[in-house]
Amino acid sequence: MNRLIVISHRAPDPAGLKDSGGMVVALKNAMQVHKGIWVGCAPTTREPDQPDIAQLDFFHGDAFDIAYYHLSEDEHAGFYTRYSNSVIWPAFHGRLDLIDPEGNSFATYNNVARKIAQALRPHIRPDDLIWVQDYQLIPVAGHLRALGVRNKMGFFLHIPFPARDVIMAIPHSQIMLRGFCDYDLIGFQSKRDIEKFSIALRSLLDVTPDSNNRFQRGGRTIQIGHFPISIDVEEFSRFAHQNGNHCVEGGSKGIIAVDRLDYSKGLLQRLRGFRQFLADHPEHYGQVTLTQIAQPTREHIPAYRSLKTEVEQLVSAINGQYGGVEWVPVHYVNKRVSRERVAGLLRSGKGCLVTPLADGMNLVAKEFVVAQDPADPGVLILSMFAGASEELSAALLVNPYDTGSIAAATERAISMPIEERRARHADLLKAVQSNSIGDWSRNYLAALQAQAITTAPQPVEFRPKD
Ligand code: GDG
Repeated sequence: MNRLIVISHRAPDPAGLKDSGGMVVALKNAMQVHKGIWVGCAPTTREPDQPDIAQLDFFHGDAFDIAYYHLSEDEHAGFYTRYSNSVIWPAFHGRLDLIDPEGNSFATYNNVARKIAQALRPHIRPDDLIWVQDYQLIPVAGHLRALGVRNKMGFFLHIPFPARDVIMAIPHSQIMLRGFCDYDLIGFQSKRDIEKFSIALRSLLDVTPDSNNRFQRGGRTIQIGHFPISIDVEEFSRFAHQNGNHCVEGGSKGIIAVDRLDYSKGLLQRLRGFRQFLADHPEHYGQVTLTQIAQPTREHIPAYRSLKTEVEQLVSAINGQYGGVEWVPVHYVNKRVSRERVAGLLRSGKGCLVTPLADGMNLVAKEFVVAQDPADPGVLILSMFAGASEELSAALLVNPYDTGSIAAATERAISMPIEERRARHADLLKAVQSNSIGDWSRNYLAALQAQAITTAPQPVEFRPKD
């Protein structure tokens, strides 16, 4: 079996103490099977006497090694805070109004990728598979190719791919799009993302993928595929069973929502939808509560700070207008809660609002399904713009921008007859079980293995003059 080199911005904690997010859990599984090196960013920025990115810091483990790159504060600001999270993230989630293209953040973004490639180069063996993760690291393959690396290289985009005009509006987007083409396999979460990527290729690079989603560029054949990410179904189900005593507020009619406090997750629109539901259904006063877990995230970015203020004001306004001494309609928790507690809360929710405005996949939707009791399951209300909606079509699908749609689905969820709840849940559970976390990495890596080895001269187009 080929060794695997994974490169992701977030990497696991070598001591195993830190609670890992969805992507890290998903990749750990593949690393344990393939062995190799997992390259990621050190948890703290570099002090002047610490190694530059040009030198990786290795931690040798039983199954695989972890290699950290160290960013300086300036690199972290330009590469991560600015270009990754204040240009690509908002744009790829359709929020051009939030992009901050100021300064030389693209140059820093690209330089960091080049330095990672240079640091990694001596550790690559000829038959290693290289798998780069997500939007922070798109240019890495281009820089590795420039250093003569011919290995099979794959890329997986965890976030949605945007519409063509949005791509055109991003500073340096042509270069970025060419950067995708230095990989042998480009993986997306959903079929919808493949369509949007193909349109962008046709319009901006004059390349048309064939009916098998393959195209030629720089003397290589590049494959596009969709590989919906998932969760560890057995582990999450066990967690949920063991922690079912962590009930949601509101007893038998509790609605749960769990997100990072990110504008892409649609919290404001969801709260407006819930307020509409309360306005339309006074018969539920005193009974139905929405518990919203909103894990703090990227708090140093202004758009996230404004969102926090707006969410707090809206929660307060709803509770002020509809709440009373005995009942508070929105139970808002702006803290990270433990994974066990999340599992327990999802188990006891009789409805779950997962209403992102745009989302690559959305793992909470899958976690809710797995956490439920099949004999008396709750109802998943899911945004049509979450990648998860392609697999989870038995959910109540809503338009997250439409408060009326969210209000009506909430009412439908809490009054749904048990037969319909069971039937929908059975379909949803089948969909999640048929694609567990191991399937995601296995399917992806099998497709990468199947790609032909790169023998042609390397493309030279992803060489921005920085
Ligand atoms: C990206 C894409 C794609 C949330 N709050 C807490 C907490 N969580 C956990 C959830 C879930 C995970 O975090 C969030 O999952 P998402 O799928 O919403 O992920 P993003 O962070 O937006 O990540 C997304 C994903 O990558 C994987 O490819 O699905 O589309 O945007 O597992 O349960 N966990 C704990 N405390 C919290 O307060 N412990």
